[in-house]
Amino acid sequence: MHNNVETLFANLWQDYVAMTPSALKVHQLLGDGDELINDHVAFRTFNIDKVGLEKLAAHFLALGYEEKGQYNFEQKKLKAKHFEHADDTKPKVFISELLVEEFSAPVQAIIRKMVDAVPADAVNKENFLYSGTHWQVSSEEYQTLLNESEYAAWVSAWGFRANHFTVSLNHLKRYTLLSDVNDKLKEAGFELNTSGGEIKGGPEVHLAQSSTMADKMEVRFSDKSLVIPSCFYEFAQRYAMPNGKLYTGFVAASADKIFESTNVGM
Ligand code: OOG
Ligand code: NI
Repeated sequence: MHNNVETLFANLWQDYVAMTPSALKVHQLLGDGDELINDHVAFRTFNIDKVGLEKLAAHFLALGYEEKGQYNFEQKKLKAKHFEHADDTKPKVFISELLVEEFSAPVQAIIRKMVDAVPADAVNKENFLYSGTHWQVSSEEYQTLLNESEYAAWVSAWGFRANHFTVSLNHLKRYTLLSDVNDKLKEAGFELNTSGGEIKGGPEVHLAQSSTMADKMEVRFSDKSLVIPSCFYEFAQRYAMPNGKLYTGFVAASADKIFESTNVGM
């Protein structure tokens, strides 16, 4: 476990930009040298005890984070929770887990084989949240997972690491509107996730979100290499609730579409 929030996020960021070369370009484009504040960082895993959501969450709970919200994604067969730190300048954390038992026997077998290969003490290690894969999968196994769950296939290829960082529009100096950020990104040649519209949510649900489509990177499977989606960048604008306080939760209907930012597209 880490003993310092800043070091943990610095290490997560370093790993994330190595997997997501466009993140630095986005950073440059929107920040132009200014520091960017992250609204949240997200992680993916399987609901098998050894590596379940709670095992990832433990790293954040140990640093003073608290569980704040729960979300269900029936169609994608996922559950998620979000965590917040008392210091609200620290990024929120969104952790989801795939409901493995709801998939076919072949898919379950591949996932169990992957999780079996994770050393028992790996989840408690300081670097666990950016330790990547602990297993070998073939390109055929990747394809078998992909046919039933893009999410399962993504975790098989990338393992444990930040799936995305999220620029907080509320803290962005140069832009105040998510639509302006989206236009700027498109002008610069970035592909946005259009599932459910470019902007998911809005003032009515106190949260507006958009995201790039994930970068494509080469991954070495046990038999051959494939170029597949890695990680993406998200943009979030939060609005005040009727009580005047900024909404700090997530919106399941929007999150459902954000997951698709790692879809294997054209
Ligand atoms: C998480 C998708 C949901 C959000 O901000 O709603 C999400 C994922 O893709 O792993 O990040
Ligand atoms: Ni997100």
